[in-house]
Amino acid sequence: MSAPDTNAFWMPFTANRDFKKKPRIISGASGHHYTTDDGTKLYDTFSGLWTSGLGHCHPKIVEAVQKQVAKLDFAMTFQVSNDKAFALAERIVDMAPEGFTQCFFTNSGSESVDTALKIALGFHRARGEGNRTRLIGRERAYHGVNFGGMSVGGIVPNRKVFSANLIPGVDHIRHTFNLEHAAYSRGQPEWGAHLADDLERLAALHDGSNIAAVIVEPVAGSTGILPPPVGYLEKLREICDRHGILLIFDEVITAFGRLGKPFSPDRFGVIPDIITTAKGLTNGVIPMGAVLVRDSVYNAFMQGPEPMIELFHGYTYSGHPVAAAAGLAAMDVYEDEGTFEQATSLEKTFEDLLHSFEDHKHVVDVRTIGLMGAIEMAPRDGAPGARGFEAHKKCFWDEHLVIRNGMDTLQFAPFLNSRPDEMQQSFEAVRRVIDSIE
Ligand code: PXG
Ligand code: PLP
Repeated sequence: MSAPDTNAFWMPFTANRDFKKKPRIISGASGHHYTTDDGTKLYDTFSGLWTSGLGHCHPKIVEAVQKQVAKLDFAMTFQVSNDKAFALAERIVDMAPEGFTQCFFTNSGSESVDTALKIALGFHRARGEGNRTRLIGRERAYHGVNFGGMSVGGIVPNRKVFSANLIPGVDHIRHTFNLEHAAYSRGQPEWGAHLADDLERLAALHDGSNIAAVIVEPVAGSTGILPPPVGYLEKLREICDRHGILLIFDEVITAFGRLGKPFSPDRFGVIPDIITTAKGLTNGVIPMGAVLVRDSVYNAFMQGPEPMIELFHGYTYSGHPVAAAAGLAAMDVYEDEGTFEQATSLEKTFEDLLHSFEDHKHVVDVRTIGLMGAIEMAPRDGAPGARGFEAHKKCFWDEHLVIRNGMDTLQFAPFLNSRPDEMQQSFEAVRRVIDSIE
C-alpha cells in the first residue's frame, strides 16, 4: 500500500503541520511492537495511549471481537439491551472495591467523567439536596475534553480558548507537584498531605453544603505522573465525609493494572463513591468507558414511579456488544494470565531503570509509581517543550521506539506483561536519545 494522503485527518492533540511534513504512521501491531508499512518494527513504551497493557492484538481479545461482531453487531441499550453488556457490568463490579454494585457504560474517559459529574448532581437532587451543585477539581488535572471534564480539569492550554464557556460553579484545589520538596520520588512522596486541606478551605469559602463532588485522579497521569503524597487521599476522604461531598476517583489510567491492582483503592486503601474508567477496560481494542457507582448512590435514584426513567442520560453506544465482548475477553486475560501480579513484579525493575536517569544533565525530576513513570527535563531556554518533542521524534526515527512526551516530560507506561530485557533495551535507547539532544 502506498503512503496515505495525510491531508484530511485533523489529528487530535497533535502539531498537524509539523506531523504532516514527515508523518509517523503505524499500520500494524502485535504484542509489544508496532509496524509501519515499510516493515519497520517499533517498540511501544506507552502501551498504546495507556490503553493496551496486555500488548497489541491479544489473540483472545481479537477472537472475542471477531466472534461477537458476526453474532450481534449492535442492539440499542435504551429500553432493550444485549447480553454482553450485562455480563461485563457484573464482571467489573465483582472486581471493584466492596460496595460498588453498579456500572454505567460510556465510550471514552471523557464521557465517563461527564457521566460521573451528572450522577453526582443527580444524586444530591434526588435526596433533596439540590443546592449541592458546586464541583471541585484540581489544578493540573486531566479529566478529558468534554465541557464538564475540561471545567474540573486543570490543564491550562486545554482550557484557555474555552475559558468563558467552562461550566459555572467549579473551583480547584492545588496540585501536588513540587520540585523542592518531592522531587525524585519513588512511589508516594512523603511531602504534601497538607495540600488536601485546600478542600477544607473551599468548603469554608463556598459552604460545604453547596458542594456536590470532588474529582481527582488518584495518581495524576497526563500532567506527568504525580503520585498522591502519603496521607493525601485519606485526608480528602475525611473532609468529603465531614461535609457530605461525593469523592470521585478518575481511574481512566490507573484502573486495570497500572498500579498492580484492579483499582486504586486496592493499593491506597481509600475508597471513593464513584470511579471513572476507560482505556484498559477493553485493552483499548474497542472504545469503551465505565462509571462504577456505589450502591448507596444508585439507590438514591431508584425512587418514584417504576415506569419512569431514573437518569436522563446515556449514549447510543453505551454497552455496545462488540466493545463489551472485548471487555469480557480483557477481564478473562487479566485473570487467566495473572496480569496484575505480573505488573507488580515488574515495578521495581521499572523504577530502577527510570531513576537511573536522575543524574542526567537535562533531568530535573523522575517520578514513578506502579507502571507509570515520568522523566522531567528542564526546558531549553526560550523553547519550552522543544527538548521533549525532539526526544519523541528521535526515539521514533533513530531508535524505533514510540515514547510519549508532554512538553519536556517524557512519560512511560510499559506493558503490564513487559519483558524486563525489552524494558531495559528501551531505556538504553532513551538514554542515547537524550544524550544526543541539546
Ligand atoms: N480522565 C483521565 C484521568 C485520563 O487520563 C481521560 C479522562 C479522557 O479519556 P478519553 O478516553 O476521552 O481520552 C483521560 C485520558 C497522556 C494522555 O499523554 C492521557 C490521556 C489521553 C491522552 C493522552 O498522558 N488520558
Ligand atoms: N446528535 C444527534 C443529532 C443525535 O441524534 C445523537 C444521538 O442520537 C447525538 C448527537 C448523540 O450521539 P451519541 O449517543 O452517539 O453520543
